[in-house]
Amino acid sequence: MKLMLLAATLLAGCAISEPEESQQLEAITTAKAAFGAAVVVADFNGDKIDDLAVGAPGSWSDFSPGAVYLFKGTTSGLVAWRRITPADLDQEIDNNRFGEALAAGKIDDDDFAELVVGAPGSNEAFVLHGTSNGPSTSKFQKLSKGTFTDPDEDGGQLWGRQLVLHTEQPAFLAIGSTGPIAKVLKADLTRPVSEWFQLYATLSPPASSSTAFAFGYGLLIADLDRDGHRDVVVGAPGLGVYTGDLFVYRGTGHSFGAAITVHEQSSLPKARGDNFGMQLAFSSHGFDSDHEPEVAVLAPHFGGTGRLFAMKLDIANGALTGMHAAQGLPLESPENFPQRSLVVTDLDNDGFDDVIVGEPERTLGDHIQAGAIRIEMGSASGLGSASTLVWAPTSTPSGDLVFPDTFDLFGSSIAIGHFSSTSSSTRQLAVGLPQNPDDVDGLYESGAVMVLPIASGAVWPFGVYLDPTLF
Ligand SMILES: [Ca+2]
Ligand SMILES: [Ca+2]
Ligand SMILES: [Ca+2]
Ligand SMILES: [Ca+2]
Repeated sequence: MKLMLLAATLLAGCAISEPEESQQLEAITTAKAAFGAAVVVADFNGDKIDDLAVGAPGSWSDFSPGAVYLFKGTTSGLVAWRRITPADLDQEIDNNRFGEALAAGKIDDDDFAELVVGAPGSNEAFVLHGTSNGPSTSKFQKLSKGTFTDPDEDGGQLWGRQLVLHTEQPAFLAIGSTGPIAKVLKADLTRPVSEWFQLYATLSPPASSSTAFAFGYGLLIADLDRDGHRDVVVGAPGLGVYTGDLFVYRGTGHSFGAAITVHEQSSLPKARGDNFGMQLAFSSHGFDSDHEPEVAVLAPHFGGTGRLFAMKLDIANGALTGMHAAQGLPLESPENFPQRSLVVTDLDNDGFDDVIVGEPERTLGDHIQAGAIRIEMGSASGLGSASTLVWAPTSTPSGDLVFPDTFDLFGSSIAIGHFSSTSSSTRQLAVGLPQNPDDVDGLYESGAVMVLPIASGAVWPFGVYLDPTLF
């Protein structure tokens, strides 16, 4: 209830502020901001309460430098904190699409998490050093495609579109693009922040593979075989007619082994246009009773509707064993729609991990692409025993929430945090709807994030509404 009262306070505070010229200007610049295209959670200021970073890369059709909006977690919930744009980092303003991808975590051993921001429009990513006031705009590393890609390599476009940070020291950062290679960088903390990440490995599919396009749209760093060395899983879904595939690179401690191709070595059903591997998520103790590590894989167009696979990737002998496919998800994806999200967590604390899938293109009633999130619960027999569709906040005590509506794309991004307490028992789910609203006071497609409480093993369908006007 406290959270709901906070929601009312936040919204009321927003509503009574006077519309001034600066706000009108802000309304223009935030139109089509795509706020909520990405979300990431970390404790950026070291007070033990999670904070939320929201990417607002802008729309594809417009000139979009992009921005990241930071919300600070407090004992009374999330409050608007800071906004960071490429200009704040002294970067040239272009179609940067700063904020299209986000990653965060503690790279060095202080209390302040670092923020990694992808700017695929300019083929860059930025690692912002954490401080007591959050991510620094003066102490950062700029990662450029040209620095990490050989001239004779096809580095692809949209470098930095996909980022994965693994913070076990030394930290690894994996970066994907539309092209046929992915880069793994390793942090060297003896260097200044501006040179922290150095090239560790270049990953590519075997020459025999027919799927190289969009290599790295799915990315995962985890120790799959528990041998103490981190392994990398790369999803290369292709787009359109491609089947897609998954490649596993076993860590050796100083490099990675040859690609293990999942489709080639498995009896998984496959067809043209599945786009298998579009999104990946890792469960260290799995979805079923043997508690083996598992990887959740989305094939968004499998069978025309999409399917979620849960896989045990036993790579000890350079091969795969023990795979199984979970029940298919009735996704609605008639179009080529790569923006989809996937999160693994134990929602009901029963020891079996659960999966939350964003279905931003889902049509609800008359509302095309309003979007929804799908929750699949783990059990002794794995995923598929229970599922729920959460499609819209209903209302709060204060009454006046915006519902996911036509083209809102609710579910484009998902993250979980403890935004109002240091206690691990009070979790919330942040869900992006980057094309909301259709047009309200000039805020055409400015975007929003719903922050929904998790309680009693379920996501409550009402919560706090965040948008760029809070800044
Ligand atoms: Ca914090
Ligand atoms: Ca730090
Ligand atoms: Ca390993
Ligand atoms: Ca569970």
